[in-house]
Amino acid sequence: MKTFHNPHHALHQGREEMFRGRMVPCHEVPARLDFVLTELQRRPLGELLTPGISDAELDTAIAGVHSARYTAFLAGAWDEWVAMDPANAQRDALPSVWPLGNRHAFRTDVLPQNFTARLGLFSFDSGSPLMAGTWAAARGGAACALAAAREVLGGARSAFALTRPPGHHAGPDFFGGYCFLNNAAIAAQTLRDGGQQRVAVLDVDYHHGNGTQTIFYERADVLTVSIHGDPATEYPFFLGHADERGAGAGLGFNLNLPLPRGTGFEAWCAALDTAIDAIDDFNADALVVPMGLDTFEGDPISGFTLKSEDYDTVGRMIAAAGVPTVFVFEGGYAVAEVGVNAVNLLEGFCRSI
Ligand code: SP5
Ligand code: ZN
Repeated sequence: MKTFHNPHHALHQGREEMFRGRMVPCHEVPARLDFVLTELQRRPLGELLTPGISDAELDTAIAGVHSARYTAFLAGAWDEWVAMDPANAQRDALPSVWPLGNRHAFRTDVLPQNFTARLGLFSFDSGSPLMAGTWAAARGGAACALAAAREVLGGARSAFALTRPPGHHAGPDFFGGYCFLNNAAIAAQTLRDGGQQRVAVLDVDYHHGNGTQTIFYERADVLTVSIHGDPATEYPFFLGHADERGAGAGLGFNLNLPLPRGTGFEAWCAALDTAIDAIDDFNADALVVPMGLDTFEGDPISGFTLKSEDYDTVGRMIAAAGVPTVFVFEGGYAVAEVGVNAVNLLEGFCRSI
């Protein structure tokens, strides 16, 4: 399996996120990716590459899942933040006011001139700092997703997009949950554009993949499946319930498998079996796996209890689905263990194909 890693990832390096009324150090740190790279060098699965993607190709791929006004906002956000106050150059940008879009209490169709207002319009939490290098880092990650999807389109059994910031919480026109561009959605759309008729997304991150669900919610050509902590108690709280099954043409093409905080590997595996059955029934031509390792027992912000050796089994079960697969790195905040856990999963997959 080839790995496409993002050489620009460390340009995104948030300092603090808002948590319960105070600022705490960011969990989503550059060392996460470095630990995975180091483990891949220790236990190689194939070539380690950086994506060879032109700016124009990347713009087209990003435009396949994100709105033009959102990407224009992201591209200029840092300069606008600093233009508000030169002292802002020393601080990360965080939103503090939101328009409650889907309750229509506020207008979301009129683009505010005020940058703070636009920061809120295009986001859903105050835990995802944006800084000078965020746009370049996020673009580098999207390029990894695009390159990995092309590798599978070219006939490879699998490929791995190793990037941060993660992507599965980012929607058509919003960031949040440490995510800015939805790398997994970009991979899925690239597979569709490359001729794969039915693409499945199997999100195994601890947190519901709300961005990916939203992007594909009304479509029958991309099945989205997510196994995650029950949003009744777990982030992102406002999406991810079992009764969200898709809408319009997409009705029946979204499957949420929420599990209570504290769930262990046996019950988690039963959910994975259900997910893989759904992917079988869908008759997927290609699979994208937003691969969060925050289901790990030692994760500081999550609540499942998977052990390092369990990830080998997860990889083998995903391989048994028998579908060409793009893995996309997502969460996982037990930083020192995230490399071992990621490579355990990928090695389990490779060993059983
Ligand atoms: C990609 C991904 O896994 N995003 C997860 C985003 C979760 N953000 C909210 C987490 C809040 C937890 N803060 C805990 C601080 C404990 N000191
Ligand atoms: Zn997560």
